[in-house]
Amino acid sequence: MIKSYLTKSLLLLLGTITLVACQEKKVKHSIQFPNTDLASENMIPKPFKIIPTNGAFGLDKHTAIFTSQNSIGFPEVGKFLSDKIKEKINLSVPVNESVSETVERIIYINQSDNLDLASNESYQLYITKDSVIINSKTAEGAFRGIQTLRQIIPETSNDTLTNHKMWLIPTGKIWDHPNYAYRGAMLDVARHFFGVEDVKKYLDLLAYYKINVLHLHLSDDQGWRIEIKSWPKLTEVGGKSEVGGGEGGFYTQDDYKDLVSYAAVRHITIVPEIDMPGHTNAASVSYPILNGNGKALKPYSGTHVGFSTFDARKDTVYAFIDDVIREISEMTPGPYFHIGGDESHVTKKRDYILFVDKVEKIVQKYGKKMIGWDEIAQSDIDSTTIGQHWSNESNALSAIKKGSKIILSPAKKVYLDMQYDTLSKFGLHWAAYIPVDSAYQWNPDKYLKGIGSKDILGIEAPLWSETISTMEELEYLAFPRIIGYSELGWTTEENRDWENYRVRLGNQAPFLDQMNVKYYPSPKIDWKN
Ligand code: TNX
Repeated sequence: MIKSYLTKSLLLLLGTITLVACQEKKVKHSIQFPNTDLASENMIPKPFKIIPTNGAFGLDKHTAIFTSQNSIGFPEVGKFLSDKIKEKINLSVPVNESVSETVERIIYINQSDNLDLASNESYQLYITKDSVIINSKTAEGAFRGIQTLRQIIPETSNDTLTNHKMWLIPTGKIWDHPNYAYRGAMLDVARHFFGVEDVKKYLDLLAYYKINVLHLHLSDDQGWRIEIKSWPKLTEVGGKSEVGGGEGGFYTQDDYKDLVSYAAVRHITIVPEIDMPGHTNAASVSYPILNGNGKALKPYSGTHVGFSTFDARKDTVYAFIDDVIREISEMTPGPYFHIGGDESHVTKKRDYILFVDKVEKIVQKYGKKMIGWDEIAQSDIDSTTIGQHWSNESNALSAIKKGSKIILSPAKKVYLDMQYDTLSKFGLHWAAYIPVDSAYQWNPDKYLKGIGSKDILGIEAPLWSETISTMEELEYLAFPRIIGYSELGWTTEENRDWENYRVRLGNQAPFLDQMNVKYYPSPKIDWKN
């Protein structure tokens, strides 16, 4: 069976190539392609290795996409590429259609077991005059590869080489793989709620830059944002508040599943976070039995932190948490569940330690790996649990001593809610002002003394939403800094350089404009408009 599939796709490819070769003869004489340089294209994140061959592949109405047809997810990657080409340059490129006489050049997305393709996200991109071939072990790698291809398709066509429009893609070879397996963004939908369409737009943008995790901060003092069928008041009551007194909002379970599958098409993992035992006012307003500090409860629309806690000594609290983790885990195919754990200032230390231990077991019972903010390292965490470093170095070190890996989110460097400078319209500055250059110029492998690449799972850029409530405001804080974080997560240190990056960043303007992204036009960048 597998053999016949292989034979079939091989025959299809050979047939196509022969056809392409024959037809190429016809056009070869007539077209004189200009010289190109693949290495100076505006790819972000910068690929591992680029070898230019200075010719051009002419993308036009005679181009077709083919994929390995019986490898999971490959035809979908071909379809995604075709859709994005249509959106970018309004050209329709067929996918896996039987070869017609008009096809002259192909883009082939090929499943390959080549040993050079070390990780699932590795890919090779071979561009010649006649074909573009993307090799990868998995659909995930192919998906990362087509983002690179999207980035080197020019916005404008060359209309002088032939009597129709042709978009010239520089020829050459690219070998690429990520430096870190985990490259995340976090969105706080609790302080202000962001609806499904907003999150989808963010996912579209993250995917283009090869970010592979979206962490959703689904609960906090100001609001509970995910429907839990066994505890309906969480959204009936806790979903109705937000910072500043607005109406809040929440995802139904269908909404959440919709987001999870939209992310999956983009090979992005959703990491759900329920923040506890602190940051739990909205949950305790919904069910006062959960409350652990005896104060009268009412909905909270301010921005202070650290005043709320669950009662870590009550069985009901763990029965509640079991239900919440079970329902969310059942809808979450990704391997992680984030329990928050930050700033539990009114939880007694011994209660906090007990709480994290117990909740870790619940997370594991539902087949997930636990992630928590760096404070969780005060507990006796398991080596499979992951600490997310945001402020306290000694917590990060103790997590590592317990065998855990770390996600780096140092507030001074990657908090997207930090203002760019004193003139920034939104954001806070308690950790730092983070202009676009300072966001880019640091090395995650050397950021914390005693913590090196083997301890680091990856980096993540959190966007807290105390000061923002619309997509436009979100985009102002996230863009362009998140683009730099994508390069810090993917590209090795040897290939990172601010002066080179800032040129490539300036050249993202046409893409951002086309996507209608209201990015902050930092004066440190020469935006190409
Ligand atoms: C700290 S970072 C927090 C959040 C705030 C953020 C504002 C972290 C784990 N806790 O609750 O929203 O600062 O920048």
